[in-house]
Amino acid sequence: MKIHEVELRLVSLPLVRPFRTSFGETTTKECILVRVATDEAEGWGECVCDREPDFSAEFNAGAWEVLRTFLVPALFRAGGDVSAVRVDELFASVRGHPMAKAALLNAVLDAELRASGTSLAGWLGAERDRVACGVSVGITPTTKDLLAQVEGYLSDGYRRIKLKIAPGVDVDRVRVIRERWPGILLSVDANAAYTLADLDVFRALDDLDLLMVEQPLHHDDLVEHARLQAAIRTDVCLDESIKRPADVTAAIALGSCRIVNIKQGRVGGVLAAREVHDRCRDAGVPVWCGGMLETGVGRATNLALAAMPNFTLPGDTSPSARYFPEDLTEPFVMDPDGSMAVPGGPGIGVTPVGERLDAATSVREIATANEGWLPR
Ligand code: OSB
Ligand code: MG
Repeated sequence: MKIHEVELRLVSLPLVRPFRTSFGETTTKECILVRVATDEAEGWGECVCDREPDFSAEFNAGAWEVLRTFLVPALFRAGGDVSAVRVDELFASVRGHPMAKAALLNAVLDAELRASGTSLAGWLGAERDRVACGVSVGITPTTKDLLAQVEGYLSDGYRRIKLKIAPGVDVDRVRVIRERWPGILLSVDANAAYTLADLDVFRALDDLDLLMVEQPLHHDDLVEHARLQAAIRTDVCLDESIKRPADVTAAIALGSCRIVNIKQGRVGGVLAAREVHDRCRDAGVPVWCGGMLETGVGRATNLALAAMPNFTLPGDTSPSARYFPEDLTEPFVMDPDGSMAVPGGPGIGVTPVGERLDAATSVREIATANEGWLPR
């Protein structure tokens, strides 16, 4: 398979409602989409970082630069005749930037699988054709708003509710939700907003029968999480701290968590995500599929992963309507039982709709194997 063209697009999609976390608020999803064209098929990848380096060190303008200056040229220097496995090796010489790498690697893999008529889910050894959906509920202005949102999501059928928390908007609110719905699967995500000095908060959360507390401490930490996990009953889940497969091995050895959130983009793409999945499976650690408010392109990739055997907990794989008035692909729809179909077509199984993609695009650059980056 010979890659002859790579296209980068910066796209923006308004969200149906603002999404607030401990690190900030988003009202518009903005991300880079990558398209690779080969002699046999096209492939798509979505970069999961955002405008600002707030969730991770990566951000859109930086990822664009890394893709434009280092990753795409590395691919063409290798002759463009590369498989996804080879791309992973090629990228090893660029340190860091897993999200930028993931976007291009996933696009190459998508093209490869489309060319051979294989679905990503099938290629990954997925065992289900539907996955259970959870929803990540942003921090709301008031507890009343939170009750209303959770009520709406439960009536939609979601099988797990995750509440974003931050200092000052935590135990009291989570308790209100737990008392109103004693039986639901409920978890919280702090996005690294606390320190070990906040042990009282986590001891109080221990009484609320939570499925897990996600990334309570520093975004790069494993050791303090191990101390916290030893001090509380609730399972700690790591998100931000796991940036490559070796991190999960260290986390398990240290006892930093008992559950892992896998975001393929955060760990460098589908191949690394599969490796994280396998390491967790071998250690008996359950995983679930996280999300980064992806458009249909990234969502399709996530759903294929979420269908793998050790993804035993409902993920943040919500349907398109939870995020966007109109997605870039045909919308992903959740059934009233809270499940969603895993795409079964070749590759990721979906393609952005031309006119919607063009309407959402603000910047576009194309490189060809022969001429490099074309004038904009
Ligand atoms: O921490 O899981 C997170 C969204 C953006 C950045 C980080 C996170 C999230 C979510 C939403 O929780 C997940 C989703 O529905 O895509
Ligand atoms: Mg998280």
